[in-house]
Amino acid sequence: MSARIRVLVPGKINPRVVDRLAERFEVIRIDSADPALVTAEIQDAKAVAVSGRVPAALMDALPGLEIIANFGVGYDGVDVGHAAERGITVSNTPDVLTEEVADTAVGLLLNTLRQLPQAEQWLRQGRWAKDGAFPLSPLSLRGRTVGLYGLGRIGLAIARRLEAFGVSIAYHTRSPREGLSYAYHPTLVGLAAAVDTLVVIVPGTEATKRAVNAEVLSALGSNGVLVNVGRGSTVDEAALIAALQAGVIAGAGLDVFENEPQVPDALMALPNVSLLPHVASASVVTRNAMADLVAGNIEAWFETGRALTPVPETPFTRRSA
Ligand code: NAP
Ligand code: 8YV
Repeated sequence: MSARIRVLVPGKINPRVVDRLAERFEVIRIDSADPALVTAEIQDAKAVAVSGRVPAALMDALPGLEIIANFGVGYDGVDVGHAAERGITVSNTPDVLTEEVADTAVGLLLNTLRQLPQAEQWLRQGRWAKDGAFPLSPLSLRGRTVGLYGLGRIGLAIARRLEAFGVSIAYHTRSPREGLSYAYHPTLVGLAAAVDTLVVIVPGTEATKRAVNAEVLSALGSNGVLVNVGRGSTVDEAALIAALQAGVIAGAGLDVFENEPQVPDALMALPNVSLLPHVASASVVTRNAMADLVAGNIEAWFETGRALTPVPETPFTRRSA
């Protein structure tokens, strides 16, 4: 393997990715995915490692580009259709974050229902001693039916955890999964009508864009709770805010937002929401595993001609050695 292969890293990324890649490649960093930043010296880069966006224009500024290794299982920031057309492989980081994200999803659900962050603030602000017990939480996980919008690697890991909590579980995906006892609903609105707790864990695609809309929230109902650990693009944020303000649903727990890192003031002002800054996979151990898989994909591509975890749209092998 040539030590001179150039790997471009646009924008910020976990430092372990850069450290790992620098052992074998020439790593070049630019501030963002702006193709105007690609100078003549950089344009022979054969690989991109990214935590964020890779638009078609950046791919086209790199004529020798072979692989884009995405830091994250969700690769909605990468124009994968264009990569597939150009014969560029895209890899992601499945599996290594599944259990961490499922843990966070359950934590966020409990925080939302039982108001645990607010209860801790009550204690820290001295209000326990001054004002007495924290008010009883209006909501509880007891007796709930949880619907999973998405039952892939992470959705299933969430469902397995929820089984231990003794709640009923149902789901909506495009195709039912074999061998599971959870109730399948062929439509999202049908799932929402059948449950009182909706957990979103689908990828951010055109098909899922703003799929959780006013109709779905209305179907979820006044005892309904929405948890989103998938992508902000899947929820119509304006419709969600309106539904929370009007009591159409009872509460929401959100790790992801439409326009990150911007979170609407109207959401922040609501007492019945629990908000996290996209931290579902954000532990040192899991981010290290993701970083190793990003570097491992690029290493494997140039060593063996195959990425370790290519996305389904780009099942390519390397043409030249
Ligand atoms: P996965 O294994 O590919 O599962 C995706 C699931 O979504 C499948 O059950 C799939 O079923 C379903 N799905 C896809 N498109 C759908 C559609 N149009 N309608 C209904 N269901 C649809 O992915 P994963 O590893 O579980 O990850 C899921 C997503 O979670 C990622 O893509 C990412 O966006 C998000 N995520 C977020 C964080 C975070 O930090 N908050 C961390 C990790 C992942 P069918 O194909 O049968 O429809
Ligand atoms: C990461 C994620 O926070 O894997 C994903 O799809 O959303 C998260 O694990 C993100 O990709 C890193 O920027």
